Amino acid sequence: MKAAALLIKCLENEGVKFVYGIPGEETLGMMDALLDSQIRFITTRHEQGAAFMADVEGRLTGRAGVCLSTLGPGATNLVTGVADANMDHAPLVAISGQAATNRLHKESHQVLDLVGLFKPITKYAAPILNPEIIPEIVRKAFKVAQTGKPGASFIEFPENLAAIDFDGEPLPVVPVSLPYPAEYRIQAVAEVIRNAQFPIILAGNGLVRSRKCPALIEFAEKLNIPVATTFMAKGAIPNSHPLCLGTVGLQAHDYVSCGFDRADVIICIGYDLVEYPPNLWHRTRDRKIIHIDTAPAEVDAHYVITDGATGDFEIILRDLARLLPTHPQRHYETLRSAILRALHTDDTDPGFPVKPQRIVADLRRALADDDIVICDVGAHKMWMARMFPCEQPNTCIISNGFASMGIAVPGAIAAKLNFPERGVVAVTGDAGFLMNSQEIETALRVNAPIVILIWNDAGYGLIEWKQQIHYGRTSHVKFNNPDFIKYAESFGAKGYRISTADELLPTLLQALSDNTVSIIDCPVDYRENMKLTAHLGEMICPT
Ligand SMILES: Cc1ncc(C[n+]2csc(CCOP(=O)(O)OP(=O)(O)O)c2C)c(N)n1
Repeated sequence: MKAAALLIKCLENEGVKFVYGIPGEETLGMMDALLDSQIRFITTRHEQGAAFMADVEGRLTGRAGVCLSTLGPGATNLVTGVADANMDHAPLVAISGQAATNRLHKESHQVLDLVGLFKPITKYAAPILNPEIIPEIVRKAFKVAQTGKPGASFIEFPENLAAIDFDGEPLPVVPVSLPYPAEYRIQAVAEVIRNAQFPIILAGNGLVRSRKCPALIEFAEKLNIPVATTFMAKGAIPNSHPLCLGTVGLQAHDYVSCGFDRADVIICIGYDLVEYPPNLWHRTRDRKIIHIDTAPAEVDAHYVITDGATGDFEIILRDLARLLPTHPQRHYETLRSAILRALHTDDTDPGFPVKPQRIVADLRRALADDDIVICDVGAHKMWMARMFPCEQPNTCIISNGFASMGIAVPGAIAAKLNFPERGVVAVTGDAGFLMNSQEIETALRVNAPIVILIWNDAGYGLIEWKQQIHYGRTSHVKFNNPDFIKYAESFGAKGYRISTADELLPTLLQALSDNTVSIIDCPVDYRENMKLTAHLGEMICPT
């Protein structure tokens, strides 16, 4: 066996189903070994697309997604997607080829210090220096990527080592368990919650990625405490649940923020600071903060915790619930009603260009609860995060740590490959779409029938919004678009243009049943952005 084949065998041993990437001269050995493996290689059109696919696969499955590139420019193209996964705590393993070890010490064609390049954007980055260590390096890369706060790992594989004959065996995959939380911490946390007048739960992505949302719901129900989720934890509690206060995460003071204003105790469960900076929901720094997570709290002046428990969510929440009585207050019902009213504002508005509120509502109407939306980054993300109701976790993927544009189209392809039976929609701005739209060809070739919904404003909408807020005028945010229908058709995909608001829902339903890649060009009325800013600026908390 070649060392390259051993590496592929080790990937199989980790349960890898897909590897996303672009072949190169320095990965010939791995590419050849893939032919004799069960793993499906998805040839992409840009390494960034491959990294975003691995990133989204990691988010949706909890197993590390894998991307593969050649050395030098192939590896640098992976960087954005790898950083995105790492910062959003999505498990990912990136592998790149490298030049032979006899030219790594000098100036040489396409040679870069890749381990040095990837170190700051991964939890673990290592070179394969000898075929013997392949089982250890692969096991460690997956273990590190998938445990603790998940993130990215990077493996560099020099081509001459990949070509060596070497027989080896993968190491067994042994599940990792979290330590049992200390009893005295549970007692202390319980005491704080017992004395709370107005407790609120802030549920974060940690709950979603550890698949522990049912434990959250049980806990909230038992204690009768309302729950707000971060963008990345949408659906951790169903939107229809009477204790759900929706999604928190705008920089502006939204209805749900009123819940945080009123709360004396904020119970953060599986919340990462990168999801929503604490200064935005805890400006006053005078509330009691409880931190329940798989890892100790990050340090932040606005996140000085009163107490906390570290370990398995299920165990902590179950033990706490056992110690605590049902909370009597029901003061959040008025707030929930106000939130629900706000979320339905303009959701049938007939205006054209289509209002963001109508796009969000029609998309929800078109999709089943378990269909998957991959959201890009821009003003559309703010509307989706604020208003798109989710009944299930991991059904609206939002990158809110690194928040890179360009994730939606490749991410949707990975979602469809992993969950072929579910409808998958990429929601994207026109700018983010064109950052990775070349992957339409990939989607068609690998038979991943996704729908791409473009919010077309011929500009960098979110930046325009921010410029208006801060300076009252805009700077260099407008551009021209290609004809998206002709563009779609040039790939062999279907293209639809929305010319009245009422066309959107039937077009979405049609596109979802097309069984090919469909692209919907939907002009959006972003005058609503500043109207929302004005509305929230004047909003008075319901009492
Ligand atoms: C790769 C990358 N470049 C730049 C940014 C900064 N940025 C955030 S949103 C945005 C505008 C996005 O425009 P578009 O995709 O058209 O979406 P819209 O805001 O119009 O809904 C920009 C430039 C980013 N987040 N990621």
